[in-house]
Amino acid sequence: MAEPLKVVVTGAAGQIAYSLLFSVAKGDVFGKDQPLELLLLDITPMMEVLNGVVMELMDCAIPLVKNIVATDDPMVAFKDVDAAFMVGAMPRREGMERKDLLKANVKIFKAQGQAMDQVAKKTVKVIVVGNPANTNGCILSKYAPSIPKANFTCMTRLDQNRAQAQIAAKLGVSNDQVTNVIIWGNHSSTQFPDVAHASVTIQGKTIPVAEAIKDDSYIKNDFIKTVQQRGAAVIKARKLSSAMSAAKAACDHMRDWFFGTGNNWVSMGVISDGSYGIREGLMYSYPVKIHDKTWTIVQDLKINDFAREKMDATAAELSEELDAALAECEA
Ligand code: NAX
Repeated sequence: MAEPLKVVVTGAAGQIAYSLLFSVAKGDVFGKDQPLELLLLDITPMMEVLNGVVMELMDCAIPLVKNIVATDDPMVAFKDVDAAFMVGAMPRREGMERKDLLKANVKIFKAQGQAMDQVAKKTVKVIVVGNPANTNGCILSKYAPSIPKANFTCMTRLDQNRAQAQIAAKLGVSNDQVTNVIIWGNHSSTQFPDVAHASVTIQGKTIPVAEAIKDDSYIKNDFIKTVQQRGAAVIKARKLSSAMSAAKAACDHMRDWFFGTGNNWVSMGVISDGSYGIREGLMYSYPVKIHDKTWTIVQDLKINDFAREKMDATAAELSEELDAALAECEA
């Protein structure tokens, strides 16, 4: 059997981690033959809760799990890790200003980046889930300069899955019959869910989604709004934010990074190289293909005026957020 892969989950006592850890532990992400060492990080006041999570993980009696470490010390949690799910973040509390939230998260991701820089494997693959995910990802990478920038990503897969599921439901097909839906930009309500390049397979024939739906107004209005507002709709109904679906999406993202995407695309927040005219250095969600554990941005897609405007609007929001975060780093 292979050596155990070291996987860290931060925010490990929280609700997303509760679903995520079970899926990772039973081999949904790294394979059914890959033994694992799980490193669980949370803050000191959550150690008792985290201990309960450890007890439950033990009680699952999953053969792949060779060791579990629960800690409040990033230097312990990130030691030699191969994969990192960065779920923990400061939540927005009532009355908290946006800039206070940003400030708190800059502090968290700066400290965690510095720890990662010192002790994680240089090949570590990182997905940031904790919000504001894109900007937290930039800060993490900035403070871990010895690890390649391409190893830092953030999650927009939940948005992609939401978009794919909306289209599948609209057309009455199964989710896997809809491919290449794109999320551009920020994991926020300015994101641009785009089906202009997506396909659907109906009765063995693959056609553009736009051709199957035949309703431009739905695609430009209700569809986009539903996906952008889906997180808020779940909170309104459940009185809690998305957790099961967020955990599933984080697993999809990391599994595809390890095992590849074949000919399809998936959406990931990655550090922009300027592709599609987006400011370099922003963590922007693009369509990517993954081969040999390496992602590349899908190039040369035709961008019409409608799409351009939406892509620029979400980039502008990210730009403002990153500038504020960088100013906070200097402070
Ligand atoms: P919970 O509040 O249930 O759990 C968060 C956990 O993180 C808590 O146990 C907390 O103690 C811990 N934490 C806080 N600061 C930490 C630090 N410095 N180091 C380690 N752990 C720390 O939130 P949950 O519902 O699990 O959501 C986690 C994060 O995911 C939130 O920031 C949330 O906004 C974000 N989301 C991101 C999504 C995405 O698509 N990118 C979708 C789902 C989710 O809303």
